[in-house]
Amino acid sequence: MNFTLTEKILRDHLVEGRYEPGREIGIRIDQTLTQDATGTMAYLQFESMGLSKVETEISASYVDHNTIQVGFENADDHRYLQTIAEKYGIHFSRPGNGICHQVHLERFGQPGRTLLGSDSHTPTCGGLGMIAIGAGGLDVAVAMGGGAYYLACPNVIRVNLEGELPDWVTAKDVILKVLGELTTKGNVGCVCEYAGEGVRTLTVPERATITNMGAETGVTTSIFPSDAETRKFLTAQDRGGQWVPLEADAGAEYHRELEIDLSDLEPLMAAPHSPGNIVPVSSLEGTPVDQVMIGSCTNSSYVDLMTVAEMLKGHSLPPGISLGVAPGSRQVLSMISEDGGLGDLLGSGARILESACGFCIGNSMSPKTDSVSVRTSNRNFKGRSGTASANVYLASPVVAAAAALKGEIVDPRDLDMKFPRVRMPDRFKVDDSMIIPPQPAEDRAKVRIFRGPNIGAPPTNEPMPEDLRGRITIKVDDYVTTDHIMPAGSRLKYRSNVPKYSEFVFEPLDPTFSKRAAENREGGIHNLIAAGLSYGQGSSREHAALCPMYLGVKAVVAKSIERIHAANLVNFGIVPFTFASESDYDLLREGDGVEISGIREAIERGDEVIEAFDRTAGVKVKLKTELSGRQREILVAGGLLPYTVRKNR
Ligand code: MIC
Ligand code: SF4
Repeated sequence: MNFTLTEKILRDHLVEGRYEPGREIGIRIDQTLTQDATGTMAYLQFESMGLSKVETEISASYVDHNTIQVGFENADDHRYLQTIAEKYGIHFSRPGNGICHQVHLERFGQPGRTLLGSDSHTPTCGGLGMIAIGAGGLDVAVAMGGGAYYLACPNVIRVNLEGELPDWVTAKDVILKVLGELTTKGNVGCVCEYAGEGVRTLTVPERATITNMGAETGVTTSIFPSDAETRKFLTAQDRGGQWVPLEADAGAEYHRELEIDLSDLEPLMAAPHSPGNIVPVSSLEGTPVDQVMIGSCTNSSYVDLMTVAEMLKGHSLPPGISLGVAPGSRQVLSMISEDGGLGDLLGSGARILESACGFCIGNSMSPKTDSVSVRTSNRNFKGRSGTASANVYLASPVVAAAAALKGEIVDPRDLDMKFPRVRMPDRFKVDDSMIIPPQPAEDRAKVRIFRGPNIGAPPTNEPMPEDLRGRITIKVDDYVTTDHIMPAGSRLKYRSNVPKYSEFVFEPLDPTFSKRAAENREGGIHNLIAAGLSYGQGSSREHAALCPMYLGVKAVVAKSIERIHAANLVNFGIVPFTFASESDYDLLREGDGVEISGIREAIERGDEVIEAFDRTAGVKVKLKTELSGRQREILVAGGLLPYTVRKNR
């Protein structure tokens, strides 16, 4: 048999099911990662499983999202996470050490292994030849306990790279090109596997930029082969011994193939307000820019920042420009500092920010009203920057630096400047002193978990009701993201306090939702959400399912639902339905009373089509479910936590 690289690694880790695209399979997870915004809930759930330690090869807990610490909440969460790591045998990356994906790539990722992370950009480590998947925190908690991770056996898309990138065109432009081709929808259940001669010309951090932002296409993950470049990177990180060569077999068959000649690419941008809105930079030349933000897990490597520093060296920023730079990790920050890049950035007037998510998640550096902000991050959903009226453009570090220099969008090829070719170092500065390794087993028993007032127990759910009798509490349009459902930014600090955080469900779309839903719940009326296409795209945040569950939401009825979000809904006992006929979306109105008689039995039986009755409109609507047997059991139990606890008994 000729296997794709994806198939090789997945088959190696298969613990349940048959390898057949589309079918549910269970795989063994070698490594897990969590970050603080999803981590507290994941570990609270892990704790409630009653296990004494993690069962993975490596589990790492990062603090990178909530590092602003306005009020006690974030610091409480950090200490909780640190004591949990000490107790259960987890690596703890302290605040300031860097963004989870960047640090995991540097210090832990290994070719051929599986990684499950409670963050949608976990595929970053696919740049090292891993199968690295983003999931909800509860799935990660189960994997930490040694449980399998279940996913749809993927269809593999081969992205064939030929040629070599021209000056001023970078890895970011490759993934923006891929996004232009694949768009942000319709790729659920696929994996992008990179191959071809062009792969050799890309370093691991460049590959990681590509696999990172692959998340925006909606694929399960993206992966590069493990080759001489991979070995070079691991050796430079003092981990050469972890290298293994890996690639697809010649003649392996793919679901779909995409050809990209790197030599033909040009600088690209994602225009507001979607990462799939791809246009050539040249078409936007002259657009005045107010803010430039360089960093995030997509583009904050040593080479990214040294290149920007070279471009800015000796220049001063125009008065209307605010430039922020957030190095991806402490390793990057200390190396650009030793190699002079930091001084060049400071000299130009750049504001140096902590090695953390910061601006990317909108918890700082929000731009001014009606502004244009050029950012090297991966998402530009409306309002994500913290300023509802801002227009955010996503671009490579060199395009961002060019905008900072000129005060307007400019194709960097039009600058009167030689392309600064910065090479990846042969040796990175390895200093793991901000990563606390797992404690010896005998010390763990003594650890007392810190729980400040911001840490609340995760709410539980009752088993699925026999009949659903409820109301369409909100009806939303196409492409509602998890940022709409569960805003982050200034609300992020309530992640560990579900009753409080639940007050903000759908806040950007309808600030009355939470109150109305809670009233229904109190009155014994089930809440339903009606939605259009690609409902729940964006992040892995399970709070977008957990908080609606807390408010008494029992079902989502949508034209389509994104992969991680659909899985999170099931994990929290909310049925993800799609319309059998998309046009039925128009029949349902907000406020309508809806019944699904015998819903529990229908789910138990495995009915693929279930009928709902809209009492108010007097119409019947056929709804589809695509659920595995395991998912049906989870739904009936009221969610993955009650299901797992029951199974472990
Ligand atoms: C994001 O980029 O939206 C986040 C914040 O990293 C999320 C995780 C979260 O909401 O905590 C993600 O991408 O999964
Ligand atoms: Fe952090 Fe932004 Fe990356 Fe999410 S996308 S992990 S917020 S840097």
